[in-house]
Amino acid sequence: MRLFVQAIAAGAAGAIIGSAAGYAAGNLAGQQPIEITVDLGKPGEHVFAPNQLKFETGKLYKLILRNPSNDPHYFTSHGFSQMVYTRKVQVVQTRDGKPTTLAEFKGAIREIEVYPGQSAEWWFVPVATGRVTDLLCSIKDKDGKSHAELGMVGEIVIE
Ligand SMILES: [Cu+2]
Repeated sequence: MRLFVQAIAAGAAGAIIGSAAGYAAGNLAGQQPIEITVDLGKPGEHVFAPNQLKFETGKLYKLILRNPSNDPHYFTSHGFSQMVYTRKVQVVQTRDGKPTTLAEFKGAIREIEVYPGQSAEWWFVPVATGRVTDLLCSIKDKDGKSHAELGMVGEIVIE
């Protein structure tokens, strides 16, 4: 009887270990990334395009922040930065027709500034769900108004 109980206990423990391994998704930051591009500004217009972004927890994203305008712009969202695990931010430049990585930044990222004609890639995995409306660019225009006041704001949803 005693041996029988031990066998069941061992079997149950084995089943728990087995199912835990079945649920572990492994290194989430090592997946193939889902690419999403956001334009920071358009020539003569201070906007995010698109200005509504949607992500899912557990997936790796490569968010390409591209600035096709003539002004520098920020991608700032404190709320968003609290809901993601950043794998890296990298700066890539095309040299002799080939994309060349100039720099990689690791660790928590709060905001990114992209200069006219340049781009940056934010690689992250969302780890919490929520909706934030604090995406903005705080750079001030010549008239003293911030780009956010001129409409450079946006919304981010993580499901
Ligand atoms: Cu701006």
